[in-house]
Amino acid sequence: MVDLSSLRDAILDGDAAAAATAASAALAGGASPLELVERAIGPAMDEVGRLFEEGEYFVPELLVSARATKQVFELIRPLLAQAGVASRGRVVLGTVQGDQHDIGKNLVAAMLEGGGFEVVDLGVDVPPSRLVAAVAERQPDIVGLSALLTTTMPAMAQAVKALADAGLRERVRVMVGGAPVTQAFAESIGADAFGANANAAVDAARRLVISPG
Ligand code: B12
Repeated sequence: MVDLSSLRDAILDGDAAAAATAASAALAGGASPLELVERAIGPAMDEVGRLFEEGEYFVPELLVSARATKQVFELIRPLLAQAGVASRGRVVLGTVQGDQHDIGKNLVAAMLEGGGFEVVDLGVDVPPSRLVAAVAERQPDIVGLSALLTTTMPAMAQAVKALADAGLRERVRVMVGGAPVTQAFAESIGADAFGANANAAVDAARRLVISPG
Protein backbone atom coordinates (compact mmCIF):
# COMPACT_ATOMS: atom_id res chain seq x y z
CA MET A 1 0.00 0.00 0.00
CA VAL A 2 1.41 3.41 -1.02
CA ASP A 3 2.40 5.65 1.91
CA LEU A 4 0.17 8.74 1.81
CA SER A 5 1.52 10.43 4.94
CA SER A 6 3.40 13.14 3.00
CA LEU A 7 0.16 14.10 1.21
CA ARG A 8 -1.72 14.20 4.53
CA ASP A 9 1.06 16.31 6.09
CA ALA A 10 1.19 18.73 3.13
CA ILE A 11 -2.56 19.34 3.45
CA LEU A 12 -2.26 19.83 7.21
CA ASP A 13 0.59 22.31 6.58
CA GLY A 14 -1.46 24.05 3.90
CA ASP A 15 1.36 23.57 1.40
CA ALA A 16 -0.44 23.33 -1.96
CA ALA A 17 2.70 22.75 -4.03
CA ALA A 18 3.91 19.97 -1.74
CA ALA A 19 0.41 18.44 -1.73
CA ALA A 20 0.34 18.36 -5.54
CA THR A 21 3.83 16.85 -5.67
CA ALA A 22 2.95 14.20 -3.06
CA ALA A 23 -0.31 13.39 -4.87
CA SER A 24 1.48 12.98 -8.22
CA ALA A 25 4.10 10.75 -6.60
CA ALA A 26 1.41 8.62 -4.91
CA LEU A 27 -0.46 8.20 -8.21
CA ALA A 28 2.77 7.30 -10.00
CA GLY A 29 3.45 4.79 -7.20
CA GLY A 30 0.17 3.02 -7.91
CA ALA A 31 -2.31 4.67 -5.51
CA SER A 32 -5.77 5.16 -6.99
CA PRO A 33 -7.42 8.62 -7.03
CA LEU A 34 -10.10 7.27 -4.69
CA GLU A 35 -7.48 6.14 -2.21
CA LEU A 36 -6.11 9.68 -2.17
CA VAL A 37 -9.55 10.98 -1.24
CA GLU A 38 -10.35 8.27 1.32
CA ARG A 39 -6.97 7.79 2.97
CA ALA A 40 -5.37 11.23 2.73
CA ILE A 41 -7.62 14.18 1.88
CA GLY A 42 -10.60 13.12 4.02
CA PRO A 43 -8.60 12.26 7.16
CA ALA A 44 -6.41 15.38 6.76
CA MET A 45 -9.44 17.69 6.56
CA ASP A 46 -11.08 15.93 9.51
CA GLU A 47 -7.87 16.62 11.44
CA VAL A 48 -7.84 20.27 10.29
CA GLY A 49 -11.42 20.61 11.58
CA ARG A 50 -10.41 19.06 14.90
CA LEU A 51 -7.37 21.35 15.29
CA PHE A 52 -9.61 24.35 14.56
CA GLU A 53 -12.13 23.25 17.18
CA GLU A 54 -9.31 22.84 19.72
CA GLY A 55 -8.02 26.34 19.03
CA GLU A 56 -4.74 25.16 17.53
CA TYR A 57 -5.62 26.23 13.99
CA PHE A 58 -7.23 29.52 13.05
CA VAL A 59 -9.02 30.70 9.91
CA PRO A 60 -5.85 31.33 7.84
CA GLU A 61 -4.64 27.77 8.47
CA LEU A 62 -8.06 26.42 7.50
CA LEU A 63 -8.04 28.34 4.27
CA VAL A 64 -4.57 27.28 3.16
CA SER A 65 -5.42 23.65 3.93
CA ALA A 66 -8.62 24.00 1.91
CA ARG A 67 -6.60 25.50 -0.95
CA ALA A 68 -4.12 22.63 -0.85
CA THR A 69 -7.05 20.20 -1.04
CA LYS A 70 -8.42 22.02 -4.08
CA GLN A 71 -5.06 21.76 -5.80
CA VAL A 72 -5.12 17.98 -5.36
CA PHE A 73 -8.71 17.79 -6.60
CA GLU A 74 -7.66 19.60 -9.81
CA LEU A 75 -5.14 16.85 -10.34
CA ILE A 76 -7.36 13.86 -9.59
CA ARG A 77 -10.73 15.04 -10.89
CA PRO A 78 -10.07 13.97 -14.52
CA LEU A 79 -8.82 10.60 -13.25
CA LEU A 80 -11.85 10.09 -11.03
CA ALA A 81 -14.13 10.84 -13.95
CA GLN A 82 -12.31 8.27 -16.10
CA ALA A 83 -12.50 5.63 -13.36
CA GLY A 84 -16.29 5.71 -13.18
CA VAL A 85 -17.56 3.46 -15.95
CA ALA A 86 -20.91 4.30 -17.51
CA SER A 87 -22.63 7.10 -15.60
CA ARG A 88 -24.75 5.75 -12.77
CA GLY A 89 -26.74 8.95 -12.76
CA ARG A 90 -26.47 12.70 -12.49
CA VAL A 91 -26.23 14.62 -9.22
CA VAL A 92 -26.73 18.36 -8.85
CA LEU A 93 -24.81 19.31 -5.72
CA GLY A 94 -24.45 22.53 -3.76
CA THR A 95 -23.99 24.20 -0.39
CA VAL A 96 -27.20 25.97 0.58
CA GLN A 97 -27.83 29.70 0.66
CA GLY A 98 -25.92 31.63 3.32
CA ASP A 99 -23.30 28.93 3.74
CA GLN A 100 -19.75 29.18 2.40
CA HIS A 101 -18.42 25.82 3.60
CA ASP A 102 -17.40 23.61 0.71
CA ILE A 103 -14.67 21.24 1.85
CA GLY A 104 -17.07 18.43 2.74
CA LYS A 105 -19.19 19.07 -0.35
CA ASN A 106 -16.09 18.86 -2.53
CA LEU A 107 -15.16 15.55 -0.93
CA VAL A 108 -18.67 14.27 -1.60
CA ALA A 109 -18.39 15.47 -5.23
CA ALA A 110 -15.07 13.69 -5.69
CA MET A 111 -16.34 10.46 -4.16
CA LEU A 112 -19.52 10.54 -6.25
CA GLU A 113 -17.45 11.05 -9.39
CA GLY A 114 -15.22 8.18 -8.33
CA GLY A 115 -18.36 6.11 -7.81
CA GLY A 116 -19.45 6.70 -11.39
CA PHE A 117 -21.87 9.60 -10.97
CA GLU A 118 -21.84 12.72 -13.09
CA VAL A 119 -21.71 15.72 -10.75
CA VAL A 120 -22.95 19.21 -11.52
CA ASP A 121 -21.44 21.30 -8.74
CA LEU A 122 -23.28 24.57 -8.14
CA GLY A 123 -20.74 25.75 -5.55
CA VAL A 124 -21.60 27.51 -2.31
CA ASP A 125 -24.31 29.91 -1.12
CA VAL A 126 -26.79 28.49 -3.64
CA PRO A 127 -30.18 30.23 -3.52
CA PRO A 128 -33.29 28.09 -4.10
CA SER A 129 -33.93 29.87 -7.44
CA ARG A 130 -30.53 28.76 -8.79
CA LEU A 131 -31.08 25.21 -7.59
CA VAL A 132 -34.49 25.09 -9.25
CA ALA A 133 -33.07 26.46 -12.52
CA ALA A 134 -30.24 23.90 -12.50
CA VAL A 135 -32.62 21.01 -11.82
CA ALA A 136 -34.96 22.14 -14.60
CA GLU A 137 -32.07 22.47 -17.04
CA ARG A 138 -29.84 19.51 -16.14
CA GLN A 139 -32.56 17.00 -15.18
CA PRO A 140 -30.52 15.22 -12.49
CA ASP A 141 -31.54 11.97 -10.80
CA ILE A 142 -30.44 13.34 -7.43
CA VAL A 143 -30.04 16.70 -5.72
CA GLY A 144 -27.38 16.82 -2.98
CA LEU A 145 -27.46 19.64 -0.44
CA SER A 146 -24.75 20.51 2.08
CA ALA A 147 -24.99 22.75 5.17
CA LEU A 148 -22.40 23.26 7.91
CA LEU A 149 -24.15 25.92 9.98
CA THR A 150 -27.16 25.39 12.20
CA THR A 151 -28.32 28.78 10.90
CA THR A 152 -28.36 27.55 7.29
CA MET A 153 -30.15 24.26 7.96
CA PRO A 154 -33.53 25.99 7.37
CA ALA A 155 -32.23 26.90 3.88
CA MET A 156 -32.22 23.16 3.15
CA ALA A 157 -35.92 22.99 3.93
CA GLN A 158 -36.47 26.05 1.73
CA ALA A 159 -34.57 24.40 -1.12
CA VAL A 160 -36.72 21.27 -0.89
CA LYS A 161 -39.86 23.41 -0.78
CA ALA A 162 -38.69 25.45 -3.80
CA LEU A 163 -38.31 22.23 -5.79
CA ALA A 164 -41.84 21.22 -4.82
CA ASP A 165 -43.25 24.67 -5.66
CA ALA A 166 -41.60 24.46 -9.10
CA GLY A 167 -43.21 21.06 -9.68
CA LEU A 168 -39.81 19.34 -9.76
CA ARG A 169 -39.81 17.47 -6.45
CA GLU A 170 -41.31 14.27 -7.90
CA ARG A 171 -38.62 14.16 -10.57
CA VAL A 172 -35.58 14.09 -8.26
CA ARG A 173 -34.45 12.37 -5.09
CA VAL A 174 -32.93 14.67 -2.47
CA MET A 175 -30.04 13.75 -0.20
CA VAL A 176 -28.64 16.01 2.48
CA GLY A 177 -25.53 16.16 4.65
CA GLY A 178 -23.10 18.33 6.58
CA ALA A 179 -21.89 18.25 10.18
CA PRO A 180 -25.09 19.51 11.91
CA VAL A 181 -27.46 17.48 9.71
CA THR A 182 -29.01 14.25 11.02
CA GLN A 183 -31.23 11.51 9.70
CA ALA A 184 -34.10 12.90 11.78
CA PHE A 185 -33.60 16.38 10.31
CA ALA A 186 -33.46 14.94 6.81
CA GLU A 187 -36.80 13.20 7.39
CA SER A 188 -38.32 16.31 8.95
CA ILE A 189 -37.72 18.36 5.78
CA GLY A 190 -38.88 15.61 3.45
CA ALA A 191 -35.46 14.66 2.07
CA ASP A 192 -35.04 11.12 0.75
CA ALA A 193 -31.64 10.35 2.26
CA PHE A 194 -28.98 11.53 4.68
CA GLY A 195 -25.26 10.81 4.43
CA ALA A 196 -22.91 11.28 7.39
CA ASN A 197 -19.78 11.27 5.24
CA ALA A 198 -18.63 11.04 1.64
CA ASN A 199 -18.76 7.24 1.55
CA ALA A 200 -22.29 7.28 2.92
CA ALA A 201 -23.17 9.85 0.27
CA VAL A 202 -22.12 7.43 -2.48
CA ASP A 203 -24.04 4.55 -0.83
CA ALA A 204 -27.12 6.74 -0.52
CA ALA A 205 -26.85 7.90 -4.13
CA ARG A 206 -26.60 4.29 -5.33
CA ARG A 207 -29.66 3.32 -3.30
CA LEU A 208 -31.62 6.29 -4.60
CA VAL A 209 -31.00 5.49 -8.26
CA ILE A 210 -31.79 1.79 -7.74
CA SER A 211 -35.10 2.52 -6.03
CA PRO A 212 -36.05 5.99 -7.22
CA GLY A 213 -39.23 6.88 -5.49
C1 B12 B 1 -13.36 24.86 7.55
C2 B12 B 1 -14.38 25.65 8.32
C3 B12 B 1 -14.64 26.96 7.92
C4 B12 B 1 -13.99 27.58 6.69
C5 B12 B 1 -14.70 27.04 5.43
C6 B12 B 1 -13.72 26.92 4.25
C7 B12 B 1 -14.34 26.14 3.13
N1 B12 B 1 -13.89 26.48 1.94
O1 B12 B 1 -15.18 25.28 3.31
C8 B12 B 1 -14.26 29.11 6.94
C9 B12 B 1 -13.09 29.69 7.69
C10 B12 B 1 -14.54 29.95 5.69
C11 B12 B 1 -15.45 29.04 7.89
C12 B12 B 1 -16.29 30.10 8.08
C13 B12 B 1 -17.30 30.11 9.04
N2 B12 B 1 -17.56 29.14 9.95
CO1 B12 B 1 -16.76 27.36 9.86
N3 B12 B 1 -15.93 25.72 10.13
C14 B12 B 1 -15.02 25.08 9.46
C15 B12 B 1 -14.69 23.74 10.19
C16 B12 B 1 -13.45 23.96 11.05
C17 B12 B 1 -14.44 22.51 9.35
C18 B12 B 1 -15.55 22.17 8.35
C19 B12 B 1 -14.97 21.15 7.41
O2 B12 B 1 -14.52 21.47 6.33
N4 B12 B 1 -14.90 19.89 7.90
C20 B12 B 1 -14.26 18.80 7.15
C21 B12 B 1 -15.27 18.19 6.18
C22 B12 B 1 -14.57 17.03 5.46
O3 B12 B 1 -16.35 17.68 6.90
P1 B12 B 1 -17.89 18.10 6.63
O4 B12 B 1 -17.93 19.46 6.05
O5 B12 B 1 -18.69 17.80 7.84
O6 B12 B 1 -18.34 17.14 5.43
C23 B12 B 1 -18.50 15.75 5.57
C24 B12 B 1 -19.91 15.32 6.03
O7 B12 B 1 -20.58 16.28 6.80
C25 B12 B 1 -20.61 14.93 4.77
N5 B12 B 1 -21.29 15.93 3.94
C26 B12 B 1 -21.03 17.24 3.78
N6 B12 B 1 -21.83 17.77 2.88
C27 B12 B 1 -22.63 16.78 2.40
C28 B12 B 1 -23.64 16.78 1.46
C29 B12 B 1 -24.32 15.61 1.19
C30 B12 B 1 -25.39 15.61 0.15
C31 B12 B 1 -24.01 14.42 1.90
C32 B12 B 1 -24.77 13.19 1.64
C33 B12 B 1 -22.98 14.41 2.84
C34 B12 B 1 -22.30 15.59 3.09
O8 B12 B 1 -19.55 14.37 4.00
C35 B12 B 1 -18.39 15.19 4.17
C36 B12 B 1 -17.16 14.35 3.91
O9 B12 B 1 -17.04 13.27 4.84
C37 B12 B 1 -15.98 23.56 11.08
C38 B12 B 1 -15.78 22.75 12.36
C39 B12 B 1 -15.95 21.28 12.15
N7 B12 B 1 -15.09 20.52 12.76
O10 B12 B 1 -16.86 20.84 11.46
C40 B12 B 1 -16.37 25.01 11.33
C41 B12 B 1 -17.83 25.35 11.61
C42 B12 B 1 -18.76 24.59 10.69
N8 B12 B 1 -17.89 26.79 11.28
C43 B12 B 1 -18.63 27.45 12.10
C44 B12 B 1 -18.87 28.85 12.01
C45 B12 B 1 -19.66 29.48 13.15
C46 B12 B 1 -18.38 29.61 10.94
C47 B12 B 1 -18.58 31.12 10.71
C48 B12 B 1 -19.98 31.65 11.02
C49 B12 B 1 -17.49 31.82 11.52
C50 B12 B 1 -17.58 33.32 11.59
N9 B12 B 1 -17.93 33.78 12.75
O11 B12 B 1 -17.37 33.99 10.58
C51 B12 B 1 -18.21 31.28 9.21
C52 B12 B 1 -19.46 31.16 8.31
C53 B12 B 1 -19.20 31.48 6.89
C54 B12 B 1 -20.40 31.09 6.06
N10 B12 B 1 -21.31 32.01 5.80
O12 B12 B 1 -20.53 29.93 5.68
C55 B12 B 1 -19.24 26.57 13.18
C56 B12 B 1 -20.72 26.28 12.96
C57 B12 B 1 -21.47 26.31 14.27
C58 B12 B 1 -22.90 26.03 14.07
N11 B12 B 1 -23.43 25.26 15.00
O13 B12 B 1 -23.54 26.46 13.17
C59 B12 B 1 -18.29 25.31 13.13
C60 B12 B 1 -18.96 23.99 13.53
C61 B12 B 1 -17.09 25.63 14.08
C62 B12 B 1 -17.49 25.79 15.52
N12 B12 B 1 -17.43 24.77 16.34
O14 B12 B 1 -17.88 26.84 15.94
N13 B12 B 1 -15.51 27.84 8.51
